[in-house]
Amino acid sequence: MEKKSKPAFYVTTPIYYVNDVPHIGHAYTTIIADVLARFKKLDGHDVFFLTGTDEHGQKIEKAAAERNLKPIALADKMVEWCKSLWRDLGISYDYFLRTTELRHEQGVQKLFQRLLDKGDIYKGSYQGWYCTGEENFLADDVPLTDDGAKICPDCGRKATVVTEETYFFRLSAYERPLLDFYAAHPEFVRPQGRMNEVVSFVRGGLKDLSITRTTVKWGIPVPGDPAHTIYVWFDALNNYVTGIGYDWDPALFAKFWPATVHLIGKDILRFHAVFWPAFLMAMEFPLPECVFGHGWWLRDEAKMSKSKGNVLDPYILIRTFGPDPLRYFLMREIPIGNDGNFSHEGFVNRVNADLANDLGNLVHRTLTMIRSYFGGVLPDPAPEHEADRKIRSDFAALKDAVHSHYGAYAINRALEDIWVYIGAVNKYLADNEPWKLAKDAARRPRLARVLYQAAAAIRGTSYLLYPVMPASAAKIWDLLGEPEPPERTSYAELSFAGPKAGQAAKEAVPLFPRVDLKEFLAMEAKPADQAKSEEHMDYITYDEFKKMDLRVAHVLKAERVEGAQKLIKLQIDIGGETRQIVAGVAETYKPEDLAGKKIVVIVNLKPAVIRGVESQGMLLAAVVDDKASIPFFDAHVPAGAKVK
Ligand code: ME8
Repeated sequence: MEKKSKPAFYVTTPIYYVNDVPHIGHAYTTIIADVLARFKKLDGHDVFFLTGTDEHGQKIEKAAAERNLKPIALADKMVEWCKSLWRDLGISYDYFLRTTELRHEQGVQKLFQRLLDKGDIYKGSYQGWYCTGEENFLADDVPLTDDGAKICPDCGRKATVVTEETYFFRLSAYERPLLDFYAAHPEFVRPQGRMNEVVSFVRGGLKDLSITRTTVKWGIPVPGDPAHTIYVWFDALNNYVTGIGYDWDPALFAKFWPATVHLIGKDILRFHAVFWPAFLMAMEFPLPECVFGHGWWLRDEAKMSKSKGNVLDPYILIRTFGPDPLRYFLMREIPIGNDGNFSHEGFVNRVNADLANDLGNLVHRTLTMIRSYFGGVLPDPAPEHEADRKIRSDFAALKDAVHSHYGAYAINRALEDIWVYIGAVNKYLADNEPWKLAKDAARRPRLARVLYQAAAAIRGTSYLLYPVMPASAAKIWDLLGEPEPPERTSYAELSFAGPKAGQAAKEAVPLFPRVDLKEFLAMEAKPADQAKSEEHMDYITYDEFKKMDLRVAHVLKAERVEGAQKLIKLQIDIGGETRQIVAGVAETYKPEDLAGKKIVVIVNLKPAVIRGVESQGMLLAAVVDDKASIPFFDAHVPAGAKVK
């Protein structure tokens, strides 16, 4: 029989600017993409999930300059940050594209050249209101003041009219083709209301688009005319084709292009629903199936954004709850077209009610009863009663409903339906009172059926939750004694009667922490953990760093400081000079652990007297849970060597 190839599903997120670290809003889009990718994989698709970073342009140049960094150094830092956040959130992307990578840059230049050759890009001159402070042309819709000038909305300075040579994209030529395309593909922009916005914008008339800059150096040079760099949006949008093999893997590109869905926030709808399809038409590529413009997470009714400084750091929640509660909350709280207001109160309340109570307790109770009444082994169930049958048939209906909800990007509705079912299973246990059945030996077969039914319902439910809460679903399957993780079962194969009688379930463990709202809010008000507080990081310049004289020191002698539990006094050789320092490391080290060791000491720190003992420097150590951990050099590193 001929092997049928799987249908392709290609989902993308915006590539995020590297001017700052990602916040809950960026996590939101990325989690939606991850949920869809995971669901489609279960559902028998070949999936490609692309995300990445948008690293060129003036915004990045400026953010880097403010931190005394080269743009690429800032980008490198933010990419690390992004990748570690995506890892901590369980994001299963297939490729992380950086717009500074060579094959992207070459792909963009090639596409630019192609449009230039076709005449869709032409050189002309642009006249506009220019802000010298921001080095930027003002948007056309910035209004004229009473004296006929324009004020830069970013810095408040008066702009001047400037004429600049630039390359234009012939956007005006695509007005009619775009309108025809929208009419033929009413599902291209979703949700529906957003399509109306797009159509009326295009109907209002499209002007050619300036797509190069001479004022921005940090960008991809125009092929053959390097005084011009390519406008960041032409550069960035093309990531969707360069990330999938355009110009470097034709087979991959052929398999996954056109994209199934570009997930974006509604802030960048025009770029994706007007400019991008126009570029694609000009490049003669087929157009994506759908651009989904989701709503915004607001805080105190204002859009969470880096520039407003009202962003929420996902790590505050991940540290306490792990990734799944945040994934669940963001997916459950709002339909993805709508805006939502994020509050830690709302988050904690929902997680306590839905996850700790409804789901967590159901799993815990069921496993505990299987352990107490059947020694942890899933019992052979007696024939079903009417109520048992309903739990099974309701599951079959739920499985179908959830399938269509996930397929229609209605993730919140999938979760709502799943929770109705969890409620029904909890009620089924309450009605059948297995704890009473357990007291009567004659009713043991009935007890077996009730607990089997609960275990089967939990297994099925956690499978349906897998796209949203992959780590928890895997944990639940493992606790039930399933030999394979959930993602090895396809959606079509999933059946209620999956668990095998005789399967050894594990001892219940708490799945979701129940967190006291007041305690959490008090904790959240404290400054974030140093390791994950990039948002608040105070940068120092290299010159400031250079002022620190860090040296390898050889510990000649170490002894406790009388009457001070934590302190050890060290005599150290810093390369021909002996110093005395005092260090708060006695809780982790005995003096004899330190004698003879090579450590790092800052030697030009102003001397201080600690508990009556002079300290002429300070050793460096990591501090974990208030305990010091000192890095030691190998014995051959000479005392006095500089550390830099
Ligand atoms: O626009 N609520 O990058 P960006 C929901 N580099 N989603 C939010 C959000 C919020 N409060 N804030 C941000 C860019 N987002 C360009 C994209 S693509 C070719 C280039 C999400 O770092 C949402 O997806 O400003 C939004 O569209 C995106 O982050 C903007 O990220």
